[in-house]
Amino acid sequence: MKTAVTLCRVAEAAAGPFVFHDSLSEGFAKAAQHGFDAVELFLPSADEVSIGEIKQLQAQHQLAIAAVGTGAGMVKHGLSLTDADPAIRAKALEFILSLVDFGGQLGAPAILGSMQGRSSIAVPHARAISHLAESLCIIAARAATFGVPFIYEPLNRYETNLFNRIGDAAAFLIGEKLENVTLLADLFHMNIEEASLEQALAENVEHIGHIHFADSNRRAMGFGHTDSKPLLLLLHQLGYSGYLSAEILPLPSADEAAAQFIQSTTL
Ligand code: LER
Ligand code: MN
Repeated sequence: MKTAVTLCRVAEAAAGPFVFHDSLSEGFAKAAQHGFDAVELFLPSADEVSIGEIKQLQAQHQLAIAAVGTGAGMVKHGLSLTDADPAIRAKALEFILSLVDFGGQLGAPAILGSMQGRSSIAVPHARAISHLAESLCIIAARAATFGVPFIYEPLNRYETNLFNRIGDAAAFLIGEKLENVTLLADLFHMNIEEASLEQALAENVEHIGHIHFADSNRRAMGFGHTDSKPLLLLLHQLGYSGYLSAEILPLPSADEAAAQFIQSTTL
C-alpha cells in the first residue's frame, strides 16, 4: 500500500480535513520530508497551476499524484451533479471533466465527493440517482481516455443522502453497469455509517480504488478511537494495493498529523 497526503489550495476549505494548506511547492516539500509516496490535490480549478509546474515539483520531490479532488466545485461555486437546475448540473459536469483532464495528464484519477449533491423535494431520490448514474457514465468514459479510473466516494448522512455505505454504492455501480468507476472508502464516513469497517472493506474490496485513512474524529489514525492495526492487516491480506491517503484534520498541527499518519500506516 502507498501513502498520500492532502494538499489544499481552496480558501473556502481552509477548515477542512486537509493536511497542508501552504503553496504547492511548500506542500510537495513537506510531503517528501515526511516520507509520503504521493500527494492528493484539492485545487480551486484546473487552471490554478500548469501541468508543467506539477511535473516539475513531482520530479524535484519524487512524488506521485494519488488523486485530484473536485469538491471546490461545490464549496466555491455551489455546483452539484444532482442540482434541480439543468444549467447547474451541466456546469458541475464541465467542472469535473476539467479536473479529470487535469489529473489524467498526470496519470491520476479524479474524485467525486461533495459534488454528488443530494436528493430533495425538487429532485426526488430516484431522479437524483439517475442524474448521478448518467454523469458517472460520461465522466468515467473521459477518465478511460487517460487510462485512469474515476473515483466515487460515498459520504456520511450529514453530507449526502445518495449513497452512505460502500456496499450500497458497489451494488449501484453493478446495477447501472458503470465501468471504470472505483469507490473511495473514507474511514471517517464509514465509522458513522457501517456496522463493521472490516466487513464493509472485505465484502467490497474489488471495488475499492482509494482510501481516506482517517480516524473516527477525522484526525490521524491513533488520535481517535479506531483500532487501525487490524484494518491495516486486513487490507494487506485482501491484497489492497492502492493509496492510504491522509484526508485528515491538521491537528494538533499539520506536521504532527502527517508524522502520526506515517507512523500509523507502518505495519
Ligand atoms: C471528501 O473526500 C470528503 O470526505 C468529504 O467529507 C468532503 O468534506
Ligand atoms: Mn473523503
